[in-house]
Amino acid sequence: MFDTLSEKFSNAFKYVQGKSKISEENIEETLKEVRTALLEADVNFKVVKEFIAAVKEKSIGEKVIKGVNPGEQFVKIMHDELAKIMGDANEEINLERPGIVPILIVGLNGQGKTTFSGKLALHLKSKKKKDVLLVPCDTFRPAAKAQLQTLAKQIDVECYDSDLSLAPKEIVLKALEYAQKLHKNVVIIDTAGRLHVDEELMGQLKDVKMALDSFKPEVLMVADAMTGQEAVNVSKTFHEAIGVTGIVLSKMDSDAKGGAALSIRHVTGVPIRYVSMGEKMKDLELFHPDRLAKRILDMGDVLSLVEKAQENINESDADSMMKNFQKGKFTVDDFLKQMEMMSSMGSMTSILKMIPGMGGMLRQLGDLSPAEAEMKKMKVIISSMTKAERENYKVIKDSRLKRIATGSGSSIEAVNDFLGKFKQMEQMMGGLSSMMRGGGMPSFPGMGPQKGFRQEAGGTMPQIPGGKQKKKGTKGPWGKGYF
Ligand SMILES: Nc1nc2c(ncn2[C@@H]2O[C@H](COP(=O)(O)OP(=O)(O)OP(=O)(O)O)[C@@H](O)[C@H]2O)c(=O)[nH]1
Ligand SMILES: [Mg+2]
Repeated sequence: MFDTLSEKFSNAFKYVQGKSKISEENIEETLKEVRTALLEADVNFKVVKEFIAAVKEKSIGEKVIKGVNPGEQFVKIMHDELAKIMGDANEEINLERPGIVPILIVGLNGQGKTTFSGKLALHLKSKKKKDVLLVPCDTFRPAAKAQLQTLAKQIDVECYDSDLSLAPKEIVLKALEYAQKLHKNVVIIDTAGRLHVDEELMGQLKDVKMALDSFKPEVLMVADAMTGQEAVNVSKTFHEAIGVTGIVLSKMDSDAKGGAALSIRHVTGVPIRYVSMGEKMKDLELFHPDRLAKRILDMGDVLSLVEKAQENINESDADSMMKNFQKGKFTVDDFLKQMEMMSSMGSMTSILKMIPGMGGMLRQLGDLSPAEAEMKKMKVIISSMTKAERENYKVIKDSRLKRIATGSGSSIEAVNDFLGKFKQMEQMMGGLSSMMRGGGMPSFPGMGPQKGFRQEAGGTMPQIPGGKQKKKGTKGPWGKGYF
């Protein structure tokens, strides 16, 4: 997310790093580069202007705090201002009021309205314990009803059987009546999109909103983050025409540049409430401006990482792994579980980026997909091993080797290669475990004397072998192919 912007910011900060104090002269170059980076990321020019002025004012007036270098201080100012233009704290819609809350989902064609309707229903059902009714109200593209019904089935939420021959405002009134009878808490209404803002669509949406007026509907507008300033302009038009209570940025998993996220709140005054991050129903996050600012500035996002881990990690698996670890034991099954936990949390890059300081490191490492492909291969090999073999890989010799190779469609060398790497991991985990029990520093296989590394971009990086190296570097300490 916003990789180019992060990289340019990190380059811009080099002018203030190592200075004894922030002055007008030494931030001039930095601010120039920050401005260019923001404009290139398609951030609204007025927002850029105000942002730069605010950062400049805060930086120059800033006293150097003892123990904090001006570079760090500058990044902190950038963080606070970035968070501020995006809205500071997360504001989720208020569902704790009495009666049914209708949520109208609006936006242009193909922005992700129907997908988001399903995601929101799942979120409100599982996290907020609400009884939700999904209502298809797209009379423009009738296939949209079937699309919503399919999603509803997937997440086990009721979908209203709308009569699409009626006008949208009549559909919603009937649906609300039905929902009241069943004592539903929330009604999510998926509306039709259009290629461009047009009068007919706006008229229809106004009618629907008016019909729902006594229920005080929430109106969430879905905007594709990839479309940058276009998303900002369309949101403004929708807001002026029908009154929007929240914005949802969709497709944030794609290589959106950041323009929409950084400008919409400031330009429209409407808060961004959710970000849609993929095609799966659980790919929805609350929009936290402060956390996003941290991610953009490579400060990591430990809170989101912990939440992700809590959502995805199976406690009993984690428990049994910990028990083994405390005993200094590490089995192939433990390794498999670790890999599965990691992939259930997202791509390797997306997880590592949430760790403070990793952003710069990842830029040096480049593409991690070879390491992910390697992980997939390992999983296939492990799936061809018996339970006894996973408990104790040392029994794997001749005929077992052949069987695993055939079963996994790989060569005997590939299986041997995996076992060799696993042996190294086992030693390393054993070392870590004894260190945790007070046994001193572990000796990592093949690692040689320990070297420190600086966390910021440009420091000496620990290698993640298997990842394609962008810059010339030494081979990783853990041998080729080890992730
Ligand atoms: N990568 C990614 N794809 C998404 C996301 N949200 C939606 N999509 C995809 O975008 C396409 C359009 O999504 P829909 O939910 O049908 O969009 P819509 O706004 O309802 O479209 P109309 O009903 O035709 O106006 C589908 O292929 C979705 O799978 C997202 O957050 N990330
Ligand atoms: Mg749709």
